[in-house]
Amino acid sequence: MSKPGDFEAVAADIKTLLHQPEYDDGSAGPVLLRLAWHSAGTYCAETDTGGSNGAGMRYEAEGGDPANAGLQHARVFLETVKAKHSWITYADLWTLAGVVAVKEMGGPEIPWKPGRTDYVDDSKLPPRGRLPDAAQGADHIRWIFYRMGFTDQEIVALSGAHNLGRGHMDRSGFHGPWVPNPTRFSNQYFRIMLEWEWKEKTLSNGVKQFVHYDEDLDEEIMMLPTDLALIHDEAFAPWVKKYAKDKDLFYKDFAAAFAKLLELGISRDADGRITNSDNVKGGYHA
Ligand code: DDH
Repeated sequence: MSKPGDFEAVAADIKTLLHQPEYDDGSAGPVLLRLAWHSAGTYCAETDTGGSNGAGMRYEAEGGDPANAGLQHARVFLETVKAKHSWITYADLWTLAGVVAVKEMGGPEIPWKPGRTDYVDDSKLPPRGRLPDAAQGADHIRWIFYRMGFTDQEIVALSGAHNLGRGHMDRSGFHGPWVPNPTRFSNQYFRIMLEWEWKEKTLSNGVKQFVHYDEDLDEEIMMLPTDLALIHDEAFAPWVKKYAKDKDLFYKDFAAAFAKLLELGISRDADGRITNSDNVKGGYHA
């Protein structure tokens, strides 16, 4: 048990946990990042509902959303950390884990602030269907991300997270990694999206994705319909090209957009304390 408020100690234990030789490509990092994103990506600015505060995914209403299939692996990985640092809220732990995972996999430092609570306000629970559907196109992507208050540039930057991890047929129905080295954060996703040829493929479960066979690896690399929609849209495409050329710009913009994502629905005072009155019950405050 660490001293309450010692987030460095929590981060150190998350780092240790990332190495998982028996799991996927040997790292828990990608699924931890996806947990952080899905915990926050339910936010709706107009109604001020959803978002990372409350860690609603612990409950069936949100955790059982088919869009969250597979994220129980991430939550189970983090149970060992929670057991050791029981003072941390799940909402802080899940978001911090995403930030630590990105950094440890070679990505940028993402500003992160604590103070989220595990108190669930039923009136703030997001309905299902708030997370993106990979079979759709640019209009759908905008509909989802504009709801949270993101711009076209931020949407493309955030999409660069698909440089990590893979699709699993038993989770989303999609299959395979986006890049040959899916546990190393980089801008390769943008580069190969532009440079390689992508062929549509229907998987045995009827799901359609785009693939490129990589001869050196003897492996098929994939893109979701929503990924390739980024290069067929005139406002998204220039950002894909910029990020493909300029890794530093991508890192800077990804860090800013991801930090914004994790703060959606959270108001803070000058000292960084969360002030939304209905969100502060039962939370831990640094
Ligand atoms: Fe994603 N994502 N994502 N994604 N995502 C999947 C996996 C991962 C979409 C669909 C899928 C973001 C945006 C989108 C990560 C991070 C982020 C899978 C495969 C699908 C499907 C899941 C599975 O089968 O296990 C769609 C659609 C969008 C969209 O923008 C339109 C964003 C914004 C992020 C982020 O982190 C900022 C990560 C990481 C993974 C890999 C997970 C794993 O287990 O590996």
